[in-house]
Amino acid sequence: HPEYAYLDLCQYVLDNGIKKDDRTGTGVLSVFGYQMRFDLNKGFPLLTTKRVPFRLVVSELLWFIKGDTNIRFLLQHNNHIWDEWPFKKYVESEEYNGPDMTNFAHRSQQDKEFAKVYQEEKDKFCNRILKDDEFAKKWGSIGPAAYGAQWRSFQGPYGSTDQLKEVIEQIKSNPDSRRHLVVSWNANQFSHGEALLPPCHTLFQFYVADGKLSCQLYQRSGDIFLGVPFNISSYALLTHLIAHECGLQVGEFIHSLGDAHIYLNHIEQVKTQLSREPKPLPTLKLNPEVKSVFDFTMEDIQIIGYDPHPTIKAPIAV
Ligand code: DHF
Ligand code: TMP
Repeated sequence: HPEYAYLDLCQYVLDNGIKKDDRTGTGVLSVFGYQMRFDLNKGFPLLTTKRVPFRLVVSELLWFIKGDTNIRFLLQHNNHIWDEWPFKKYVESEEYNGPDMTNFAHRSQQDKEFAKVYQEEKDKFCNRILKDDEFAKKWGSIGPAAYGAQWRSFQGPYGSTDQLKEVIEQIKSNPDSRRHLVVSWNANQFSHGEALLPPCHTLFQFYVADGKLSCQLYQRSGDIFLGVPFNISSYALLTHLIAHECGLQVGEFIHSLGDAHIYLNHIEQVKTQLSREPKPLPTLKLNPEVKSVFDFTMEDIQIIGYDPHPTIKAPIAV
């Protein structure tokens, strides 16, 4: 079953991971360098050993494809996976004068009272992002060096580059090229403090052979329990969308990880997941009327036959 590529990674890190500290103060079990391969013809790689909220994966990917870096679009789609980072920037600023939010991620896990106050403040923040244009513009961004911006308007000394559009054109006109790359890592911007969270999916490359489109991602840092299941299905979906536009079949998604880690407060969840049997993978259905990657909406992307094991909750490290 294709899902063992992921489950084997989990087991490998439990068995071989080195205990390390990390930026978020949570602690991890970590390995350096690991590769998974998913044959996209063997079903769509959305994990079945826990429920992965596919609608959130889709709205996040459409957000990247639009070149958008403001969480307003996500909130309009009831997607809260990126809230914590802009919220953190806001509550650490001069402009914020509500209850003390220092270290909110850790405190809300330990202190029930605080968790309520935090949730209220975050709800207020999200509502303002949705309703107040000025506020959204100032505080809703995850940074000008985030994925959407890098994909669609990479900044350099010669101006701006639409990497996604160019790579799609190249796949069509010169499929054998070995240069089908999209890079999200703009070292110059990070050294000047432009990102809230420097991109985890650093670089991806496409490859065409036998009429099939494959994609390989190099992810510098992977949160195995929360982020990686999203990342797998997101890049699998992107590969399907581009293959669809280019009139190609899908090949493989190859996921190469740099620092692959399980946060210490996810270990029990990972063990629960490993105790479950994978179920048949779902299939993806794209609206055949839509021709361009840039024209897809939520309704054009459907997953069929997804019957996963139940959700497993885990706190996210901020
Ligand atoms: N930080 C960390 N520490 N790990 C991440 O995976 C991560 N991912 C980011 C941004 N920062 C990050 C963007 N992607 C969730 C999944 C992906 C993601 C952010 C968050 C997440 O919390 N998933 C939950 C469900 C969330 C929900 O239903 O709202 C899950 O159980 O999959
Ligand atoms: P870092 O910038 O210190 O590496 O922290 C980023 C954390 O977020 C790390 O645990 C990896 C995780 N992450 C993913 O796994 N996938 C993602 O798509 C994103 C944005 C983050």
